[in-house]
Amino acid sequence: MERVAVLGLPMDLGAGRRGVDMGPSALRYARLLEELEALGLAVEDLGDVRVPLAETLRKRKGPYLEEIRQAALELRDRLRGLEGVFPIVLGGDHSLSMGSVSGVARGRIGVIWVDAHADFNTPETSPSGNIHGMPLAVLCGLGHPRLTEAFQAVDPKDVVLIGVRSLDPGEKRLLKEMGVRVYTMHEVDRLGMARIAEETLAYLEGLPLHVSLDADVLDPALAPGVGTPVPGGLTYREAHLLMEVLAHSGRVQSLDLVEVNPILDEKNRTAEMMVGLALSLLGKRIL
Ligand code: Z70
Ligand code: MN
Ligand code: MN
Ligand code: MN
Repeated sequence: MERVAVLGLPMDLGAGRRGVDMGPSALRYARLLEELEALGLAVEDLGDVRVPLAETLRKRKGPYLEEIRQAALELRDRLRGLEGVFPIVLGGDHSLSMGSVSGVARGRIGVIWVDAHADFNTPETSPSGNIHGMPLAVLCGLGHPRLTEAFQAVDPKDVVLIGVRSLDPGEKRLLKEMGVRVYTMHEVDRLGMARIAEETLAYLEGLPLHVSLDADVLDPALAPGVGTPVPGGLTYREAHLLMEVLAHSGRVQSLDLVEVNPILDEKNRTAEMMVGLALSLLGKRIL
């Protein structure tokens, strides 16, 4: 029986607004563990990584780089200690993925970043200064040295972005310079998700895969519980199809579920969507 380990990081220090620190609770409340067990998986909840509450840091203004670095390092080390299990990391803002990707990489790894944004800013290009707009750049070796020295973990050529529809001018330039493969919503509409999923698997051929799933990739009508809703997102069917095709490859070894904001949600719908997608990625099928 396949083993799954669930690990939360209730952090919102990297985001522009409060609330994603409650994401891990919302995802557990949406019955993530029970539903995984119903699939026949052996599931263990490893609890949460400790992270300072934003209120305890109020004396200073953000961007809380050191606190985020420390929490992501702790996540990295917890994941490095796991063997023979499929980790699901519950966020929390997307800056945690610096730690999750570094923690699951055992050598070369393909990263599939499913997000309305590219999270490819550096302190120089970021209009907001928010760290959750930077983690994919850090993983590719770009950005604040305090972060890149700790978390540089992937070759930009081993990264695929899917669902992108909001880019800042500087990160557009960086994505092109670094040769990251990007399927924007334009490509989702033109090519269809089935082809994008197959192309992604072929492009990352031979590599173990990590999926980093940002709730804001979904259309805000489906998933209103996010800090930065961007119109024109993935449908229920596109998102599930992507997960199902990736699951079928048998190559995905780890998953992040990030940026769920229960404060902005309606009756926990966004967390429920994310749990459904996790189940599809872990092998749930219609028939
Ligand atoms: C913008 C920035 C962002 C969410 C990433 C957006 C960042 N590019 N927001 N994920 N939810 O501020 O860097
Ligand atoms: Mn993101
Ligand atoms: Mn996003
Ligand atoms: Mn956000």
